[in-house]
Amino acid sequence: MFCFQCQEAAGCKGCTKIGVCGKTEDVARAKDLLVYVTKGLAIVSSEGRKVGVVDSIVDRYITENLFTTITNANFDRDVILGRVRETLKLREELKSNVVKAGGKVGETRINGGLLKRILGMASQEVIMPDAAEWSGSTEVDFDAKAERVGVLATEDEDIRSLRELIVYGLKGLSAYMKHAMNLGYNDENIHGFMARALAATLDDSLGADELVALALEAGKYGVDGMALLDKANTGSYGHPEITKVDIGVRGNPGILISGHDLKDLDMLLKQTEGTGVDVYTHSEMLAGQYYPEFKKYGHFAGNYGNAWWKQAEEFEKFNGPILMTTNCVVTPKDSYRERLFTTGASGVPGCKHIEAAESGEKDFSQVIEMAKNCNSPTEIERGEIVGGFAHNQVLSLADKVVDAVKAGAIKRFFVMAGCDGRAKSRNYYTDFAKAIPKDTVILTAGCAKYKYNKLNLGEIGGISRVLDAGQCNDSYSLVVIALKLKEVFGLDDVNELPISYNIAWYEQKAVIVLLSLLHLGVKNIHLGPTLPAFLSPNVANVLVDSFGIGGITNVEDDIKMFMES
Ligand code: SF4
Ligand code: SF3
Repeated sequence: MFCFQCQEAAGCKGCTKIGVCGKTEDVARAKDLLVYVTKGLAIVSSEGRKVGVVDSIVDRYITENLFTTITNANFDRDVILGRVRETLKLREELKSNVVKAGGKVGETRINGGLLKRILGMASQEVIMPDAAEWSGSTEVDFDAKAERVGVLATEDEDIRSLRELIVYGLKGLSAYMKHAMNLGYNDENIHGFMARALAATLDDSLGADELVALALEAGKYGVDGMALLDKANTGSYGHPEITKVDIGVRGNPGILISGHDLKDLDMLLKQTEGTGVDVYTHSEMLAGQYYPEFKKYGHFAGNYGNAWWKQAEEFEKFNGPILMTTNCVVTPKDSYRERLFTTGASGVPGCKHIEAAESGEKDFSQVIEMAKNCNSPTEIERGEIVGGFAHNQVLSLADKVVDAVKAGAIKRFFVMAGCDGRAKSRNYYTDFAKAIPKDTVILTAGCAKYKYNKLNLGEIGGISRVLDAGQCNDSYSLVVIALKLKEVFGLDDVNELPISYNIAWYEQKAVIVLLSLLHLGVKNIHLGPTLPAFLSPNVANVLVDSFGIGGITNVEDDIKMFMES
């Protein structure tokens, strides 16, 4: 195996024996193959669009396949290989529809010598890239093929780096699209781009310049995808509002819901109403607490625990069932394996998976029944945290914020969005949050916030010093806020604002957030705790030269550097 898609890539180079995340070699092979055949399906889908064939089932499948391969989402080889089989089937069905519509599904090569051509005996053969042609049916076929089509199949390290940058951005985008689609929101242009970009990662005629341009174009669609999800979430559940969230426990049995899918939270809250079972949020689901539509439920308890990487210890203490709606899942301990349920793109072998019905509805009754027979959660913390500072809420405070900036009470904003993780080096972010001047404000989104959201960093003139917009996709809110401030201050360039970007990344959703920021022209973003292993030295140089991307050093020097910029 070779995988370097996340920040934990072994030795900052790549995992080769087993993933630091727990991904085993056979799961890695299955995922490599799934990405490959998904590219094949994308090639056919892209060709189909040229002759007006758009298949929403194919689009959904491409989206779900990519989501399934994101870090810490799915560890179930059988499920992944099942998706490989279904993808091959869908590809062949789509091909025949494309041919019927007059599409060529690839290049045409005229076979036969001159004489045969003159005699009209030449035959036409449609040549497709291997990913759109290859097929197999047994696990032996699948494993043998997987060995040859992984990341290292691209020999040139710069082309490999750019292709993977694009694929990881698309994986992040696929997650956001899936959540929006679950709420009935969709955008055909985004699917069209995803198919085209995926196909391009197997096109040997594309050089580095074209791939850089494509990565930035992915950023454009990243903004569109996050905007769509924002519309889906706020259109369905209202605009997030300032909310105090209890981090303690109640006396009833509870269900802990984690991950990013708000539709799952919605269904779970409805189905648990009146059952005597409380619902707690975990990690990225904390953002659910900020939506008016969910706040109305009396049995919606607080947030339990911290970011994803502490789950083994905290799930053990929760005592009741846990529902993982997306990443990040950690290989469960035996002590709570029975209580761990997955749904959507997430999966763990041996844990129950709740499938959606054709209508999208899910039946959580077995989770609820289990909860009724469990003890209430063990208290691990007490107190409350404050969040809900998405764009609508912050813009309603815009006058206050602008006045504070004009009066010099707020000197600078630090965007500290992104991910948390288990590396000790990430304590940098806690130390950074503690050490920045008291007249600065942190804008955050994603699970990165758990490094500093319980520090009680205080307020400036009634404005909290940590403004949590919500999940990683709510980084979109931070962009809306920045663009509004630019307008209010009459600036031409968003980089003239007193905003610094010190982003912690871990998995591929952070990659699409980064590409989106680059597309919007944001410069001088600092990424940590380490730069992505998938950036080759040359590609990293392009990002440094064109966008001022940098890493982190130490808290003191970095604060000095940011405050002087
Ligand atoms: Fe390693 Fe990250 Fe890939 Fe897991 S997802 S195998 S930790 S690089
Ligand atoms: Fe966290 Fe996985 Fe990235 Fe959505 S839950 S931010 S790491």
